[in-house]
Amino acid sequence: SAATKAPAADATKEAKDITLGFSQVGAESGWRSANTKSIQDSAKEAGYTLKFSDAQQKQENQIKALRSFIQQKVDVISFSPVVESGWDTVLKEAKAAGIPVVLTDRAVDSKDTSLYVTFLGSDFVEEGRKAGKWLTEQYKDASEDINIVELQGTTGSAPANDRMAGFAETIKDNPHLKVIASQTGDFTRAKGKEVMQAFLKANKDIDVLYAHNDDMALGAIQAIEAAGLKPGQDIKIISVDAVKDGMQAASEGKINFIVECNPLLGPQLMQVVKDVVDGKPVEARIVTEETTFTSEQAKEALPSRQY
Ligand code: GZL
Repeated sequence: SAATKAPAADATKEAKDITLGFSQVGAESGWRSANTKSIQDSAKEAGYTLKFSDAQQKQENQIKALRSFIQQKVDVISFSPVVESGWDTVLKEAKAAGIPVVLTDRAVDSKDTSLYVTFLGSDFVEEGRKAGKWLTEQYKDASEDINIVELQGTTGSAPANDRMAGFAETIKDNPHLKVIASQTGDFTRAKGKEVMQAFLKANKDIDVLYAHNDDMALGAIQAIEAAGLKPGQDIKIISVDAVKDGMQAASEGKINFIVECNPLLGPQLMQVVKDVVDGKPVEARIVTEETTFTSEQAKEALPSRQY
């Protein structure tokens, strides 16, 4: 009988032979630290070689890191783009080098979706909508204007653009809800405190703060208390992330509503990397599961939080 052909060499690659190049935004917030830990722990668990770079929130550092991964001929490149624009050139270089790219956490605005395999991360517009819906519900019977100040995330980043858009989309249904000031706090506590101090100086009657992440909300709480006001009471606070420190403040009633943004993307990322290396099909968009917490719910959930 005709000799049976040996099965084609197994297209899959051993985990120990997989090298992943990851370019991280920086270390700007509690969320980011939890995200980094999840990626590093999961890569170790999967047995991959991880080349990890911290860009200190600078796009040029991320582009340098991606170019270095291309030079090193890693199997897969993954990164969380600090801002949405300016990636096409380096992504085209990765494509020309035949190295697949997986986006995590934040998106890019490249029109050519062949430049990356998938985007694994939260729906930030939906997070903004959740924040706006809660506020609209809280003030559905308001008969006077409700003055809102907004601490935006990093200028040009997907979470800042989308959380702003989602929030604005939902509060427009209530004409009394007015954003009287909106400025970036760059996702950090220090900047959040500084900008909140300026808001307090310029506006004598602030009813609500909408912060695009917990770290800025926590910085703002310091400024609110320094001004002799009670966070969560004199000024209602809505935040996003649900990291431990944010949930602690919520359980104390200093933050009234938190929209969770799940940083634990490591396990899903490592599975995507394996599927990509094995030539298996991967969903073009993988949305992370996440929920919301009132102060009461935060108190209950705090003991079991992983980050
Ligand atoms: C959201 C992430 C944001 C967090 C911030 O997925 O990109 O960046 O909300 C972090 O805490 O700095």
